[in-house]
Amino acid sequence: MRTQLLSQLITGGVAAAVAAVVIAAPNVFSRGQTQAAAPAAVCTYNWYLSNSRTSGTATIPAFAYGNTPMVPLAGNWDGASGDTPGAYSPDEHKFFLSNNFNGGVGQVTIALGNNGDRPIVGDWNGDGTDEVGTYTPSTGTFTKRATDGTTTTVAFGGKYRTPLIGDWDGDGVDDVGVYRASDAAFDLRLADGSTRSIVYGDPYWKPLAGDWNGDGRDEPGLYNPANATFYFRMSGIDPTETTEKIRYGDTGDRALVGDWDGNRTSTQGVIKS
Ligand SMILES: [Ca+2]
Ligand SMILES: [Ca+2]
Ligand SMILES: [Ca+2]
Ligand SMILES: [Ca+2]
Repeated sequence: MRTQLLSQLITGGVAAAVAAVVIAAPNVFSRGQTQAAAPAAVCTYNWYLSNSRTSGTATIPAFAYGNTPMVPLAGNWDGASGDTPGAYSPDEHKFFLSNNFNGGVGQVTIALGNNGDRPIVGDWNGDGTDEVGTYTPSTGTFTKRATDGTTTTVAFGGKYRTPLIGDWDGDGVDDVGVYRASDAAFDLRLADGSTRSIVYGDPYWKPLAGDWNGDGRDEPGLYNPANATFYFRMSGIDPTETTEKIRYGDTGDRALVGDWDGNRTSTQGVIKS
């Protein structure tokens, strides 16, 4: 598998220097202080993050964090500048959050959710630090968890959608949204309760959200897994569409975005496993 991974990296144009890091022994992923007796799992997710939307090369040294069947995440968990990795374990219903790019052991474990829930991340109170939450597909309900452990819920967008979180209106508080995969439609809920719908890209691409242009509002984006290409809708929720795109990584990678360097602009990353 190592040989295959290396060849994928080379064909995908990710820097050889980064690839060299991959062949090092994977770090051990701790399940947290409270479960020290549990058997440690090996990290099988290798992260390649870039601070540039115009370069196909990772700009952050690769690291290993999380493993199957965890859902990789990005968020600013500690309020320091920039987003860092997280992973949600759907079978344990737990978030494992890291405040750095070292891989291996996270700093925070949060239990939340039930069978079938999907993880979400957002700044629910506008204090600059991201909190976690869940989306329950069977009811179309978003559950937002505050740092004190209390939760609030909002139902939006119908059932069995793909949840999408972003600050669509730029008020500093993240809003909910959904992606209707069959229609390639983003339904975004603004703070006043109104909905903005945008048809963008092709059905069943992976929806993304981030502040591509640094104006304080998050915009829709897409990842086409068939050609490993990210699409950033620079024009945001305006009807007129302008898009930047970049091929990054390889088909079969998991795509995600985040503000890795804290300059308030989101950029791409992939995870190989
Ligand atoms: Ca917050
Ligand atoms: Ca908002
Ligand atoms: Ca923006
Ligand atoms: Ca950034």
